[in-house]
Parts: sequence; structure tokens; C-alpha cells
Amino acid sequence: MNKFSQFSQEWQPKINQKLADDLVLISPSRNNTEMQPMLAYALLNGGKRLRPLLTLAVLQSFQAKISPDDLRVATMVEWVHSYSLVHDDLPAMDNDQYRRGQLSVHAKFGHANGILVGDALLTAAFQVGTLASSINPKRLLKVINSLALRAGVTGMVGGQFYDMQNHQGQAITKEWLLDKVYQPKTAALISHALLAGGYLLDLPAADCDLLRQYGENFGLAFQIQDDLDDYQQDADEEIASLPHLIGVAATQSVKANLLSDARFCLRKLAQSHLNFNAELLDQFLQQLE
Ligand code: GRG
Repeated sequence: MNKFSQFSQEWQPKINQKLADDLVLISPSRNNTEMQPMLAYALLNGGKRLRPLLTLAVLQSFQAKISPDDLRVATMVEWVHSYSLVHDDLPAMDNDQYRRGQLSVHAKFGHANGILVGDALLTAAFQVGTLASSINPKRLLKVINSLALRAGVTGMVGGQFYDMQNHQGQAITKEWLLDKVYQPKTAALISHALLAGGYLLDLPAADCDLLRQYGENFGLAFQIQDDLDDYQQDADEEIASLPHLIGVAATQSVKANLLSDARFCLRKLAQSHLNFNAELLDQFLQQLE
């Protein structure tokens, strides 16, 4: 088994457990027993947990010991990601009845509850951060700031805003799609996951920047792979994606360049840190090849 599979198999269950435990800790069950199962349905339904895995992979790559509060901080982004999927599935957005092979939250519990469950998950992300009392407050503040920047109007929400214009059939270009939609909508949260690792380790700003760049390149490649998969399933889909705009071969070459730029960041980190082992983060990139 390679390092990536070993690492994922070790940490996915621990991430799931932390999410479940923290859901009880921040639980509305004392005052709202009806919403509790809705939140659990949205949060604990079998995602890959890619973003927390990336934060933990940074810690592991620098040979750091991962504490329970490191794990907690790594999961904050997953609460945000979970909310974004619930809202993305709503009738006013992508209008999807299914998510991860089961009914989407609004299809199961109703539209209004879909909105409210998303709102609660987003708020909980930051509440969970306040539970990580053993983390140095300056480091935690950097994580919180990065998450807010990359989840909000300067990140995922802003990218989703432009994505909605794409859904309305606007004429678009490759540059517009990459800069206005893919980067903020998908790559921003993924780059947060890398930065969170750098902040937890209190790495110098230049190294955090390399992690951010790795994350942005990886995140764009991740979105492009998702497009390629969708395009293979349905090339006539109405929403314009990169393969629609420039064709499959050119899209694959954009992805290959992004992966190669991400590898460059790993090499630079390895040059300045003797204790940095690039293999695991390299294997995350290999998942997209
Ligand atoms: C509603 C503000 C708001 C934003 C929604 C995340 C998102 C923004 C939309 C999802 C659309 C989509 C399919 C994007 C492609 C890349 C992506 C984020 C896929 C889903 O992430 P995974 O593969 O999902 O990490 P799992 O299920 O493993 O958690």
C-alpha cells in the first residue's frame, strides 16, 4: 500500500470520530433535538475528508506529532465544506436530489431546513475552533482568519457567485473560469487546508506561501479533474466547463502544468527544511494523474 492510502486509512476514521464528537460538544441536542440528526446526516455521511487530510499531511510531512487539538483544527474546514455542499445542492443553486449516493439534505428534510443546516454547519466550524484550547492563540487566529477569507466573499462564496452566472448561460473564457470561479470556489478552501498545517507548525511566512501555492495548484487541478470526469459522463451538459471551452487534451495539459507547479513548491520546501519529507504530499498529486 502506498503512503497516501496508508495515511488516508489511518486518519479518515479519526477525522470522522472528531467530527462526531464535536457535533455532540457543540450540540443543539439540549435545546433542539430535531435539528441534531439533520446536522449529523449532512456532516457524517461518508465524504473523502480530503481537506482535513491535507492539513494533517502537512504536519506529518514535517515529522510533527499530531495532537487531538491539531486534529480538531484540521476538521474546521470540513464543517465549512459540508455546509457548502448542502447549500450547493439547494434548488436555487445546483438543484441536486442526491449527494454521496443518498438524498441531499434539502431533498430529505425540506428546502428551509437545507438552508438552516448549512447555516448551522458554517457557524459550528468557528465554534469548533474555540474548543481547541491547547493551540497557541496566535496560530489559531491565523487559521481562523484564513478560513474566513477563503470561505467567504473573497473565496468560496465569491466563486459560487460567479459560478451561478455561468449557470445562467453567460459567455465565458478560460481565464474567467479559472480566476473567477475555480480558484475561489474550489482551490481557496483547499489552499486553506495546507496553510492551516503551516500555521499550526508556525512555519515562516515564505514556507506558508509555498504551501498556499501548492494548495492553489492542487485545488485547481482537483476541480479540473472533476470537470473531466463530468464531461466524460455528459459532454452536452449546459454548464460551460474547461473541457467544453478548450477541449479534453488542452484541459489535461492545463492540469499537468498545475501539478508540476505544485511539485515545484514541494521541492522548494524540501530544499529549506531537512525534516520535510515531500513524498506524502506528492502522492496527493498522483491521485489526480
Ligand atoms: C454554496 C457557497 C457555496 C459554495 C458551494 C463546494 C462547492 C461550492 C460546490 C460543489 C461543486 C463541485 C462539484 C465542485 C467540484 C469540486 C468539489 C468541491 C467537489 C466536492 O468535493 P469532494 O470531492 O467531496 O472533496 P466529498 O464528498 O469527498 O467531501
